[in-house]
Amino acid sequence: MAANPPEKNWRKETLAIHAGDLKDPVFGEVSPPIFQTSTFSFATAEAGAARFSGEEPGYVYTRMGNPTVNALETAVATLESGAWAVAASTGMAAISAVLFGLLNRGDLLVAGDCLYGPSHVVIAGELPRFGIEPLFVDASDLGPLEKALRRRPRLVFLETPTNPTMKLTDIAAASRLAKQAGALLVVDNTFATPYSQRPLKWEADLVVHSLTKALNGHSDVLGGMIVGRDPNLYKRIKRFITLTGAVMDPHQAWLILRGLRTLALRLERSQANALELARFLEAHPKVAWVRHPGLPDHPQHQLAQRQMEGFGFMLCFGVKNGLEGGRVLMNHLRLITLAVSLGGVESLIQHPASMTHAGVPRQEREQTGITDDLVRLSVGCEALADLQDDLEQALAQI
Ligand code: LCS
Repeated sequence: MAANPPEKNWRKETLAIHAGDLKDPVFGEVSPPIFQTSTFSFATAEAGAARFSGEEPGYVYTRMGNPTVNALETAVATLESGAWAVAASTGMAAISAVLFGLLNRGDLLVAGDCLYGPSHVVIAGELPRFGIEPLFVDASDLGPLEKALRRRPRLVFLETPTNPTMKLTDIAAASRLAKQAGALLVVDNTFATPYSQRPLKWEADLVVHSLTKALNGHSDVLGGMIVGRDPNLYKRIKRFITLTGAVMDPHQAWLILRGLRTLALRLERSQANALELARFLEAHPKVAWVRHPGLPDHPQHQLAQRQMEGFGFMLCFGVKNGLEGGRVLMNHLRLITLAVSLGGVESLIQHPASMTHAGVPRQEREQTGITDDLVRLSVGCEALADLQDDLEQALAQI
């Protein structure tokens, strides 16, 4: 049972709802079944051997592939304008598969200096044990990236926008520079989602996602995905995920596919809310600074307009009185929930320096802009006025 290929001219709103529909429903079911099976039977011994050798298509064993997981893979590949996608158990499993599956002893890896904390920790703390050297650069500026690429790395790994500082990288320029140097460009597109940014369109080689975030959108399930175009990279990533067992479970895939169907509706609301809240905070006397790609004073606002199809639902800001002020704010919110993670229908706030990015050494954190006063807000789909009222009453406590 394969996924139905979508029509070429369908727009992203339609693709979010229909990409990955199964081609041959058994009872005409509209929602794909959860194929809750670990293994698949063969009609004959010869047919089993032919499936193992790859001569005959078909499923064998769920760690190697499953129709419900495959439906989600097709949906995300289509939304990202990719040729293939491989699902993973979590976003970190997807990122680890790219790093450990593609890099070899003696390789150099260039990474953005601002990444989700555990991504930074894997690169700085785990890869060197395997003889892989990391080099962190401020990728919001092409100068340091170009200089680092002279050292001929195997791979460049970036987030744009970055978690949590909301800095951007010009993906088209970075991929041009990476190609000249013979390096692969990998973009973590979790903050933007394919609804608002498609790195493959700008010639990145691979996209990784934490599906735990806005693609699922309901803060109730974990998941990851790797998307690409090159069939050789597919073979290597698929092999690594299958062999190491970092695969997605069919029930998990079904839940994420269910969440994905409302991506356009959720993002239209959350992105509009985020831009309005960014403007509200910027004008507030208790707020020292705000960073959101949709604000004209974001240093890369023009790049955001060119590269993104929406400015996203994330923002960060600092209140006057620094960390103390931020703590008072976070402790007095009644609607916005104090929790890590992001991209759900509910708004979440957190303090990266003591939470998601606590594993990054202080000096490195501060150098890249993860200062102690920075609070990060993931804007959800609630009524804008209620979110604004909540921030107003909590800011008044400072
Ligand atoms: N990439 C980015 C940009 C992320 O923000 C996260 C998780 C991951 C990868 C890892 O995904 P996971 O393995 O959790 O599915 N970010 C989180 C955050 O900022 N707060 O809590 C989790």
